[in-house]
Amino acid sequence: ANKLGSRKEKTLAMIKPDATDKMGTIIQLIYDAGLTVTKAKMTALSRKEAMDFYAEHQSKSFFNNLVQVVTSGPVVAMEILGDEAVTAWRRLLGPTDSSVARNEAPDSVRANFGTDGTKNAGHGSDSLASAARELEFFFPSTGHGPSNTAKYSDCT
Ligand code: RTP
Ligand code: MG
Repeated sequence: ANKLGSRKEKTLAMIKPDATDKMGTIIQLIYDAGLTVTKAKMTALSRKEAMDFYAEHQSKSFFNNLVQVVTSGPVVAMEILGDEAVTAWRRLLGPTDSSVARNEAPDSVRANFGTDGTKNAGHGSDSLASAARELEFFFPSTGHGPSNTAKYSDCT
């Protein structure tokens, strides 16, 4: 807990290529939910990078389609900070399948901006352990440039 007594988490949010044209709306949804964007990067993933990022799904039937979707254009990766950020961001995303999302969570990101079960607008880490791995993937602590540790150290 920080000095205010709240327990904040960090998670990795990724806006997939099919929804980058809605990045403004999606980022607004994040802030409206009381979460904060503490890092952001727009970047294109190579096929190898996409396969590494989704390594846990390599044996799934949808893997090739998933890699295709996520390399079809740039993505926006963000570190999201807030109370129960892992769960909160996945709640904003809605169910994995965009059609299911339209039925069960009509206000969600996937309901509004996703197309189907794989082309579904966004990604969210599924646990704190996944978040740590995925944040390091997009924002390596060994990278060059400002380390981004000073500004938020009081909040985390
Ligand atoms: P994500 O990892 O992207 O936040 O989504 P998730 O936890 O809700 O879903 P997961 O099971 O981890 O699957 C990762 C991504 O693979 C694609 N997918 N396609 N049956 C299908 O066609 C299918 N199932 C999953 C989606 O792009 C999903 O977000
Ligand atoms: Mg997942």
